[in-house]
Amino acid sequence: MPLTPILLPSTQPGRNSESQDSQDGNSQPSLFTRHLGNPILSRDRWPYAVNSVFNAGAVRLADGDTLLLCRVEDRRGLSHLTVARSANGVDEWRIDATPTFPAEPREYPEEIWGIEDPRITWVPELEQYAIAYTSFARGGPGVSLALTRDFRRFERIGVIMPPEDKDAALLPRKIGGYWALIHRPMTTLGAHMWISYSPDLRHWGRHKIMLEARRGGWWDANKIGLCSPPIETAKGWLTLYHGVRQTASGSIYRIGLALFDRENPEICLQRGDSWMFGPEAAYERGGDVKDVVFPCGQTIGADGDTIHLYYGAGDSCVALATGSVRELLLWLNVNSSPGDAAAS
Ligand code: BMA
Repeated sequence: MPLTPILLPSTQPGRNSESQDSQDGNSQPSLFTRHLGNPILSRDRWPYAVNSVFNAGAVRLADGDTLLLCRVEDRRGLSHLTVARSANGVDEWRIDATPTFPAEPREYPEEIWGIEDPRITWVPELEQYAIAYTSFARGGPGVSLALTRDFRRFERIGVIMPPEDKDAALLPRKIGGYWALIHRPMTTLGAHMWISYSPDLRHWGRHKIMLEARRGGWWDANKIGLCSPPIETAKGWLTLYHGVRQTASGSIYRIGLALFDRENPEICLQRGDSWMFGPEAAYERGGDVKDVVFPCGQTIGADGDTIHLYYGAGDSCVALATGSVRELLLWLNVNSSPGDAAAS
């Protein structure tokens, strides 16, 4: 079974003194270090002709391999999901020769324009992985869920959040006896992160906003969404989210950090004031969609602390950056507002 430690961050300072010295939230370098071999996956290395490979879900398998479930956009412009495996999570990827998880619009009409942006959660109680992904059809993007044990056979549960909704991940265990899903519906209230609950993964209710987009000039004003699935630590659910800044020349997708209560994840304990990772490298600033970093998955190293963050760059390729759970928590302690206090 995969490695899914509940992380117990120590109160000791992190190992990277750079970020300790850079606690005003504006200094560089950032809390994440880009891999020198970036981008680690792109269409050039794909076994069949595609337009782009990005926004991959990630998981470390029981055999130690890293598995990426990549969003692959074909040359019609429609997306499907394909598995790439690697022993070190960096190179020598073994990529399925054909789409692993193609859209099935005949049976699932909500997938007529493809499927996108998977977030994978290992669910010990089910002994299966739950994949929350965007299914795209005439009504707009919605959230669909599928289960798998081996990334070869999949059980589709179907649409669990109707359009317009995306950026979803299941928490790995029940909260107060119910499964919990984080997602991002577009409502008249705006594009905020919500949490919903279900007794059976099929029927969902008790919908609540868990994190609001800020307003005005903030980097995460008006539109936010979950990145990779939250990481359970002793201090709470450590959660990366993206903020979308609208500018005269387009959107900038940057990554921020928030911490939610372990037993009541509707409660935001801390929220970073500044973003902590944004487009800087050429492959992030260019591509089909410029100025986008978009993580959908991470794995945690054997030390229980190192985060291997896999992110889509410029909607064109997959890149890797490494960080530390302990350092992210320490950074939040000095760079955050309590809860949602800064939302206005
Ligand atoms: C979001 C999603 C992502 C994409 C990003 C930037 O709305 O659709 O798949 O990476 O926009 O284009």
